[in-house]
Amino acid sequence: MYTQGLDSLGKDCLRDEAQVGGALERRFQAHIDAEDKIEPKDWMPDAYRRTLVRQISQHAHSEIVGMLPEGNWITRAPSLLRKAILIAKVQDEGGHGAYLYSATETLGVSRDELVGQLLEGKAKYSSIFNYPTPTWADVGAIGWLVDGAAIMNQIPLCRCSYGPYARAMVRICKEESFHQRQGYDIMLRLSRGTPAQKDMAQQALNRWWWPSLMMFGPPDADSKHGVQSMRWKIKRFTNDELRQKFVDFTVPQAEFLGIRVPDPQLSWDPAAGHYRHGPIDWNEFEQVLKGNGPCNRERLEARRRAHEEGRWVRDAAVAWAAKRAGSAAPRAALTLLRRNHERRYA
Ligand code: FAQ
Repeated sequence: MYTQGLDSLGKDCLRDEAQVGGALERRFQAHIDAEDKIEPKDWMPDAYRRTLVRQISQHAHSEIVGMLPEGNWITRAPSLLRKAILIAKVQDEGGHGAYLYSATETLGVSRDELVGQLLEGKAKYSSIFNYPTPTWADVGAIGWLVDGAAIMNQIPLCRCSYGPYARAMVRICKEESFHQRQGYDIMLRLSRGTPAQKDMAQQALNRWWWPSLMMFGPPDADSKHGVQSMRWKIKRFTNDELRQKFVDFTVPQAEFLGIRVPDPQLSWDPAAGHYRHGPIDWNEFEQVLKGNGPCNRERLEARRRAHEEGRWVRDAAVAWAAKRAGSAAPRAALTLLRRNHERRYA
């Protein structure tokens, strides 16, 4: 059931300070508790809107920046089939970014503004994409572990209280599932290959294991948004709960591959029915978030360059749209396009 009944209240009600935190907010929370979806035109507390813009835009940026570590391997994939699969996967990630920017736009923020924040280095994106991919096995490890962690985190987001985000996640999760399998397939081939290939798989697991656990965010005690986001049913599980699910799910997969999780303290706790892992280096996580990870600068430079190099495509799209609309704008837009083109190829 959707909360269209709130439509009539609209955004203007925010001006009524007496209402905020009072009846409106109670009614809003009651809808959430009843598992209704909140839609763009519904009344929502400002903090709910801000939290969604923050989370969804960070998620969108992650998908876009996340194209880079694997994109690096498209020209070097070991066969034509692997190349075609990798191109499709990287293209899917770009599509995920596009749906998520659209979902954020329903909250009143333009995509241009969000992309600007990313390019200026003001916006966060997932820590995981600041690590390098030195071998083909890293492509396998990303699919297996990073997409695996993404699925664990994102399946519950299909039940997020905000309708446009929840609906975008349905298709994204289906595609991530294909990505995870292609990554595991690469790892399986390598781990059943020559000793050198098996070692390559092991080294990639060593590089990606701990950063994958960090993807789920800080421990619950340090998660500043966690409690409120759970109350608003944006998040359905805490960071630590999802991290634990990921560990329980993934360790047997590593065993099947015959490679070792790089954690000497990893053990099975039969009473709890969970694997217990060793301490995570949260200092490393903080450093990556501050921009000091191994590839932070490289990733932002690559995005800025791509944005500049794609300017003529955006100009062309604007010129074409103006021409089709039959307005007076096309000549000006075409002149701009020609000028940019000349500058670029001068
Ligand atoms: N990296 O209070 P919490 C993918 C920040 S998509 C960087 O716990 P929250 C697909 C957090 O933003 C991967 N920053 O925050 C793919 C906050 O900072 P702020 C992305 C992080 O939001 C695969 C502060 O720490 N997925 O992989 C990280 O309640 C392969 C405090 O944290 C999503 O974005 C981090 N890992 O929970 C693409 C899923 N963790 O904003 C290509 C949606 C935390 O106050 C190839 N997002 N921070 O300055 C979420 O589920 C949540 O936002 C969490 C964090 C769980 C990530």
